[in-house]
Amino acid sequence: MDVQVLLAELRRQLPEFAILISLLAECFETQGEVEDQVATPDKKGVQAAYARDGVVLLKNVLTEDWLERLRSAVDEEVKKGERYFAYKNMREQPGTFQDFCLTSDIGQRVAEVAGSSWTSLMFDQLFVKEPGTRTQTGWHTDQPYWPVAGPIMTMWIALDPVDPDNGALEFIPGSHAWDAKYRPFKTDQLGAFLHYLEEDSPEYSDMPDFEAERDRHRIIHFDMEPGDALAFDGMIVHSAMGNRTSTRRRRGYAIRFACEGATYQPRDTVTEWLHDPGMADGSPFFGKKFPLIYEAA
Ligand SMILES: O=C(O)CCC(=O)C(=O)O
Repeated sequence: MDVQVLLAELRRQLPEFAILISLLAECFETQGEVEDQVATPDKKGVQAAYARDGVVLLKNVLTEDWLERLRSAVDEEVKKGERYFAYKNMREQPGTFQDFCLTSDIGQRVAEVAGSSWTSLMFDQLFVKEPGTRTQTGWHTDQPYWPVAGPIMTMWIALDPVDPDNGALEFIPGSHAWDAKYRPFKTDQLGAFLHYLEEDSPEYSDMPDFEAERDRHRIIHFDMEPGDALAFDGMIVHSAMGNRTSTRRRRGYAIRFACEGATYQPRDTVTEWLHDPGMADGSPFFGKKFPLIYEAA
């Protein structure tokens, strides 16, 4: 087994030894910087970086044709006049988003990065931060909002150049393997905190104020070119900066996938639109509503 995959597994299984495991990781020089991930050309290296950090940058996942088609589809969609969080599940309607999810190689890419024998499609979502959208998207984890347990991956595809000026995403690498489940919360249309959900559930703890304690964490962001994608784990702590430019849009297309080992876990508090009464509690996370889009031969 690759040493980095092994270390990630140790972190997951033995959270009480996190500091010791980090020291061990340093011995193996696994605390590579972002550039290491980008430069890592082989599939095993990408898989190991993803297992270790919970996020990895993939260069050029889109062909020019898909890039142009997705940009046009996004521009049509945003004509509806909603902003930011409101655009989701476009893949349910015939058209470019559906074609991309079902016929491109994106599902196979997910399987390769996760080391999974199958991937199913949970939903897709647009995150368009227009110039002047100053609101930062607060620190959060995604998975507590969704009726699923186990490995979940988002592919966040940049349709414009992305950097800290126009809304780069930020991550705390390794946080996907912390032994913590952070309480989901409601936000306004721009992603700013309003109030907690599941307030009485002992399963969750409140989200620490990561913004206030930035100097206590290793926080990374990725500059992206159009057509690059970030693959990130459903449990990683992340946020997104505001767009403080006056001219540069930041269009991101995020697709959420379930991987081998993911199971359906409905809860009535959040995202009821992702519930499927036809699926049994605890069953593998694929079915009519969540189609398998890749299966290893
Ligand atoms: O793109 C953004 O602004 C936020 C994306 C995000 O938080 C997510 O995809 O979970």
